[in-house]
Amino acid sequence: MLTIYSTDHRLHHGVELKDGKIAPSFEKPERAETILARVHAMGLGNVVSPTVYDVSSYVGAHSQRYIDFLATAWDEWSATGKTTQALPLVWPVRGLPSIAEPMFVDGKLGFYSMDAGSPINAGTWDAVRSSANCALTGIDALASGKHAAFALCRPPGHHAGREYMGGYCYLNNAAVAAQHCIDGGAKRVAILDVDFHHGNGTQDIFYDRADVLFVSIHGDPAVCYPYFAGHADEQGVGLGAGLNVNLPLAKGTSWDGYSEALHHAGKTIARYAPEVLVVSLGVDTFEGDPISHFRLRTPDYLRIGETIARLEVPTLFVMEGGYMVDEIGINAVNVLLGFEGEA
Ligand code: SP5
Ligand code: ZN
Repeated sequence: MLTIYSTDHRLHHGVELKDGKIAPSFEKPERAETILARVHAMGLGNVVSPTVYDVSSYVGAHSQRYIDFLATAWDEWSATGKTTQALPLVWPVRGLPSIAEPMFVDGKLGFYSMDAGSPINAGTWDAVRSSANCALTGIDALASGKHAAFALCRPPGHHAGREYMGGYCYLNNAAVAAQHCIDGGAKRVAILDVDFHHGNGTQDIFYDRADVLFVSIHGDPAVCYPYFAGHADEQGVGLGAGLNVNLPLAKGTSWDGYSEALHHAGKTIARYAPEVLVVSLGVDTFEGDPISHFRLRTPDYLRIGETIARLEVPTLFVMEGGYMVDEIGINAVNVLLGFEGEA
């Protein structure tokens, strides 16, 4: 299987609030390096750099004004004399009357974010663009006849909505990829999200659309981040009614419960008969993950890949979360090896 990877991801790194303290983010450069090393060690296939795409390729999944914000946020922030990374600190929640875009960067950061988990530094926009370009390059590889590809994206994307960043995410790589497929003439694309966290951003982007089915298996939002999306009764609206499928699972879910949800997801996707499948591949479902609480084990990831392969649809894997640095390479690549029927 072809892997698409760029060293540009190293330009992005930051801090987050962890249990009330500022500390280095779990979403760190070593994650991508560990996965890449495993891709090489297992001989998964060629590794190529992404093609450079125009920012217009991100419009559709995102609004133009949000993309403009991401492209200029660091310059606006640093122009105020600050040398720290840019973080939001005020949000337009229920009860605050104004929904106008602020003119000053502090206000814009809150306006275009769901949380303080997506810091912006001098290299963030370049890293974010390269990450999305990995996903776009993967779709173009499928269009030219490959049966599967792996976009080793960092930073991840599935918490980023049409007009907001959050949860370590900026551009929604999986959504940008799905939109690129549709722009290329596909009538139906399915996105399967197996990251531990609900893919609220992907849900947001396609909630009212019939051309993209979104299916997500994740920790119950009653007790898990992102808390404000991911319940089973969120099923889509308008043309998209019935085409958003959330499968929240209880704390401590292990392979038995997980595999049942995965088979249900598979049946739902097969019924939709997509031309292309995009998998938001998070491995923070692992039993040792520091911020999650499912109990999947290393061999279970082979089974996830096998199950996805049985759909027999051209498939793009897009890297999302997974924070147990030592194991994420093995677990992520196990999904790909299972898909290829190599274990
Ligand atoms: C892409 C992705 O997986 N994003 C996840 C973002 C999660 N952000 C909030 C994490 C809060 C975890 N707090 C648990 C602390 C354990 N000591
Ligand atoms: Zn996650």
